[in-house]
Amino acid sequence: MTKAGTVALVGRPNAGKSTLLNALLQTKLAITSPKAQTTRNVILGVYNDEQGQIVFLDTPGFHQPKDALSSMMVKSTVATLKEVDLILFMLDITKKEKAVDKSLYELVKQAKVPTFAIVNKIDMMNRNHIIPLLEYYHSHYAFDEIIPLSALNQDNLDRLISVVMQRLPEQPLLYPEDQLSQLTYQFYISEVIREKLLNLTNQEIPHSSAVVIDTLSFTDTACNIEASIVVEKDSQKGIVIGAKGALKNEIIKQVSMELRRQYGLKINLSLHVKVDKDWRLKTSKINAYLNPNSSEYEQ
Ligand SMILES: Nc1nc2c(ncn2[C@@H]2O[C@H](COP(=O)(O)OP(=O)(O)OP(=O)(O)O)[C@@H](O)[C@H]2O)c(=O)[nH]1
Ligand SMILES: [Mg+2]
Repeated sequence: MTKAGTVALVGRPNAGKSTLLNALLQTKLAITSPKAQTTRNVILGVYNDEQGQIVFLDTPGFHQPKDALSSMMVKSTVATLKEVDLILFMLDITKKEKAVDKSLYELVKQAKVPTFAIVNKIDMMNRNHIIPLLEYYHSHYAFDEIIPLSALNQDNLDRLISVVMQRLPEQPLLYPEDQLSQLTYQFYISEVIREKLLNLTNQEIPHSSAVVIDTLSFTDTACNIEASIVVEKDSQKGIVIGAKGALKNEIIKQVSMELRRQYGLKINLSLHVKVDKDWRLKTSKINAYLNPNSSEYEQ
């Protein structure tokens, strides 16, 4: 019988959860950025090897919610904890422990499933400093395993896979072996646009923006996309467009380059910037912008 199970990746914003998901699956499924609260939806990635299948669920970073958007994100992380066979609690070794880590740990314990601490970003720290930090986590928490690794450098990922496999139940595969994720083209493309926006802007813009795909069509040679970046204020619209459209054009350039490489198609992207005042405070807007439920195109 094969091993199979679901595994949640949780932790504070910016710990490196999405970077780890992509590294484990050797493909880009989730966007990543140095800005906190990059991931807004739970993202599924299916790992297969000769021993079995691990269904990873990358979650929005756990934090103290400040508005309807962030409380929805945190809710989806907490809900994920209740439906998995194992939890990977990701810690950034370069960051001091915070009260929010303890709150998340309490929630994780309630799930009553094996929990591993993933101590990430060890590439940033001298070996002599790593050991005492691992010992600290060992003595202050009851993790079933503590695994130091670097998601960015793909260091020690084999060990992570093998200890996760050991703890999963023996059961039939949960997903067909050729299914990597559940991403639609609409969702993935909107995320790639948001990623470039996050990397090119600062302060309140990353948190105030959403991306919606207005139209999407494919031909044998091209992918045609009309998309809108939604911001909260007129002043933000000006920043996202940039002087003579410079920032908007840079986003178009970077997105087109990446999607062309990935899909092997010419990318025709037209991008609009719209203002929807205080959308982050309105549940109906958040649902519309975060869950484009069109499954017309499955990736
Ligand atoms: N040096 C170093 N940087 C890393 C490592 N893993 C991730 N990062 C960087 O940390 C930042 C955050 O990474 P993400 O993967 O987006 O973090 P996340 O936990 O998914 O963040 P949220 O989606 O906001 O919860 C990015 O700039 C990554 O390149 C690592 O092992 N070493
Ligand atoms: Mg993320």
